[in-house]
Amino acid sequence: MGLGYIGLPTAIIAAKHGVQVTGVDINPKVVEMTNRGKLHIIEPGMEEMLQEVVNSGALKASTTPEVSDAYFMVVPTPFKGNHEPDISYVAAATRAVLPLLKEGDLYVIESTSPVGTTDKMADLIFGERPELKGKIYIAYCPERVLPGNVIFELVNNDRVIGGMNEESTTKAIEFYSQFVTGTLHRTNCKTAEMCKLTENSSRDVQIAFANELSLICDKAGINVWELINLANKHPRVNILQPGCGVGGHCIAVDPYFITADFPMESKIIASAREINNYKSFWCAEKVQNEMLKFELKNGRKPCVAMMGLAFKPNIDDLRESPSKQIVMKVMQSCNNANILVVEPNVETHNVFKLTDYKEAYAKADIVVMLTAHEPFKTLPYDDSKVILDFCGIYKK
Ligand code: SAJ
Repeated sequence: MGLGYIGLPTAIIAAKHGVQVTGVDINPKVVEMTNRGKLHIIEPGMEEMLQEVVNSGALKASTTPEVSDAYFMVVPTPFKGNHEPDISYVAAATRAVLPLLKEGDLYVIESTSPVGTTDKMADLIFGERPELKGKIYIAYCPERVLPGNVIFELVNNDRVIGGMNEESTTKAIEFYSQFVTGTLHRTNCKTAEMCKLTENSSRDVQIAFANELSLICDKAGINVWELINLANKHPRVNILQPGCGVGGHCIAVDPYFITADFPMESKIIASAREINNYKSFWCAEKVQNEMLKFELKNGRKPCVAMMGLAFKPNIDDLRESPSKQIVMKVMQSCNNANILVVEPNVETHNVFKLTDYKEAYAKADIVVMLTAHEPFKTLPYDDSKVILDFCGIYKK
């Protein structure tokens, strides 16, 4: 249920390993594309695999679920309003399969979910189908793949599998062991739910630490890149890299699933979110200040190159990207004048007119490094320009 960034690759890999899969999505366009062997998401190497499993008949897509032996909820869990998690898609997907469930079936939630969601969905199922109590298997099994490396990680990563009871955990482990070669770790469903939120919150907190250091170092006149490199020479210190904020669909979202339910206890997790969000505003303001300084000094507006729109290096995924937000904020502040936008991994964009990275670098008075794409590292440091290096291209 759900043919998105995780559901579709999971369906493809399972089908490739001999499972007969019906991929269900409410979007008819996604279903139509999938059945034609066209990938609607961005993931290297995945389209070839999709064509293979569609041609062999192992995977077919549909807008409605069919009677099966195992059902997987892989739908989004966005926010509603004040960063409150919205599990209505999981509930809707569950309601859609409810009439099809029969004795012996396996029901698994993979969607990132607040603690207690699996129990809530079990209540929903048994409320409508009380005769199935004790007769079906229910488990929570989060994914933890890195976008861009999904084919490898879906198979090789360890997974945490938490059943409502021991039998459910065993049944889910049996299923996943058909295509996962990583270790499948047993637990209960609440721990498995919290484990997914913990993993991404942990990374968010660690990045926030690096971002906080970058703000301190900027004020203190210390090179943060050198500082972190030196501190990491300690055998038990491993600080991540600062950047222009945290983007993507996971790390900037999942911590709120903890803070919404445990507001009194989740102090560090909440602060990390604030710091990482603030870092993007801070970067945009830095750019605007440098533009003003340039104009006062030179009596003309500067040409500014904004380098990178993707949410992290060497990918073409612009979803929830802090770089993109910074570019938009800077452009709005100066009526789009003299701003060259660069994203070497994307050919065209419906909002931004894109410029080649070498051309933009050569023309610009102010160069703003937003995403640490590999090609940017080949550009020589030109100290006749103002260079704002937010992502450590030059480590200056
Ligand atoms: N970032 C930094 N500094 C760093 C590392 C990352 O600023 O040192 C930024 C990136 O630029 C990006 C953001 O953090 O904007 C997130 O990037 P990422 O590579 O850390 O993670 P994602 O969002 O691509 O994938 C994460 C992964 N989770 C963890 O590493 C704990 C992945 O394993 C999860 O499956 C995925 O979230 C998910 O779907 O939950």
